[in-house]
Amino acid sequence: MPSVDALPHTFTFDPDKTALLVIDMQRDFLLPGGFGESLGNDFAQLSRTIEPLSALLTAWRAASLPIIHTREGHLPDLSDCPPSKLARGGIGEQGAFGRILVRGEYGHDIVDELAPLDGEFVVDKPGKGAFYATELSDILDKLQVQKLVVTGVTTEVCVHTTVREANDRGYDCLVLSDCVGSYFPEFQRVGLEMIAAQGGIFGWVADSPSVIAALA
Ligand code: C5J
Repeated sequence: MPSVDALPHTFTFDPDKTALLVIDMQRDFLLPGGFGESLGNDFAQLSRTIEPLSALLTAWRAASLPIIHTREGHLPDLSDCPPSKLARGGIGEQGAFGRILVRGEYGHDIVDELAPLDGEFVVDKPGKGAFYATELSDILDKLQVQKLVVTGVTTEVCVHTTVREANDRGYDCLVLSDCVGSYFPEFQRVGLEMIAAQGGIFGWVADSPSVIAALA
C-alpha cells in the first residue's frame, strides 16, 4: 500500500479508495485582474500552486485514479446565494472576467493549466464547503472512497471548510502544502498547522512530490 511521509505521521492509502479533490482553482481567484486581486489580494500567493498541482494531476491521471474538481459559484439569477453573502458585495457584479462567481462566466471556470478532462467530476458549489448543497457525498459513496488528497484554494476558507466536514463525515484527508494556497502567508502557515495539530485533528499534511513518489 502506498505511504506518504506526512504530519503528524505517515499517511497510507489504498489507491482504489482514494480520490484527489481539487478545490476552486478558478480564474477569478488565481489570475491577475480577477476577483481576488480586485479585493487587494496578491494573486501570486495562489498561482504558485498551479505548477505543482499540474504535475500531481499528471501523475494521478497516469494512475487512473478519481479526480473531483470543485468551483465556487452561483446560478445566474443568484437564487442560490444567501442574502448575507450577497450583501457583502462582489458576487454577481461585473468583473474583469465576467459576472463574479456566476456559473458559465469566464472567471468562474478553472484555469487552463488544470482544466478537467473527460471522465473527471466537476462539482459546482454555492458555499465554501464542497459538501454543502452539492452531489459530492453521492459521488464519493459511488466511488467507495474513504480517503481524500486535498488541494486547491484558499487554504483557510474553502479547503478548511471542506476538510473539516470531510473529517466529520469519516474521510481521512491528506492536505498538500504546495498545492493549497492562501492570499495571506500567515493564514497558510497556521491553516496547515491546524490540520495536523493534536495528532491530526482534521487530517494529515504532506507535499505533492511525496504523493507522486508514492504513486510511482
Ligand atoms: C474564497 C475559496 N476564498 N475558494 N473562496 O472566497 O476559498
